Amino acid sequence: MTIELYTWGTPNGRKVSIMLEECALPYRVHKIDIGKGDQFKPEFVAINPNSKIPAIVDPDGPDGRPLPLFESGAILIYLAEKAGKLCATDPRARHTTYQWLMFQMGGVGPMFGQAHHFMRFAPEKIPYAIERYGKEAKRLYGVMDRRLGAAAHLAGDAYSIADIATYPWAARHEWQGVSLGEFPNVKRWFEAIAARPAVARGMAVPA
Ligand SMILES: N[C@@H](CCC(=O)N[C@@H](CS)C(=O)NCC(=O)O)C(=O)O
Repeated sequence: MTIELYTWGTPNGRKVSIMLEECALPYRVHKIDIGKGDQFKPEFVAINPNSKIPAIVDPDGPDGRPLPLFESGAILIYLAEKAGKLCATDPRARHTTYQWLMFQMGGVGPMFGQAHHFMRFAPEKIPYAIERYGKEAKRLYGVMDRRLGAAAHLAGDAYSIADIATYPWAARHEWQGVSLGEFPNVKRWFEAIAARPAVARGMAVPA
């Protein structure tokens, strides 16, 4: 059955479209234009009371009833379980995957998002904020670079939901004032993921 995807052209939205493409799960895109305030419309708030994309409704939830879900990390875990793909089943490797997924959800996403805001969108350019979030973004790239120097992917050997969560944020490295040339292991990982056809298709959503 077709999964309903509520999204917009942002890194958090693209995590889910990449995952749906990687798992070859059928889905229908509903554009939620967050610039125009669609996220506050009652029909969307009924799906995500937090008024943010992405969200999904799976008409065929685990108990056979429709399941609405928001928070991109929760959606990635759900889709990995549903498809039986892109998250290890061995407990040690699975928890390591969750660890790097949460590193993205609690660190990379919020901090890179603040860097985008203060470096690119804020009407007033505040040096303190630009320095704070620019420095934190670079620190996080350093953590990723060391990890990716020791393993092919964030969670270990295998490509996983942790990489899918992180890639669309790394795709905007220029917005964070970062050159991937400074982080050679991240660059190698980034180029390998960018070359995946499902990633290219997911990054083009919404059309
Ligand atoms: N933790 C949430 C963050 C979602 C989020 O921040 N979405 C942004 C777009 S990337 C949004 O909808 N912003 C609209 C708003 O804040 O009004 C997730 O990972 O799903």
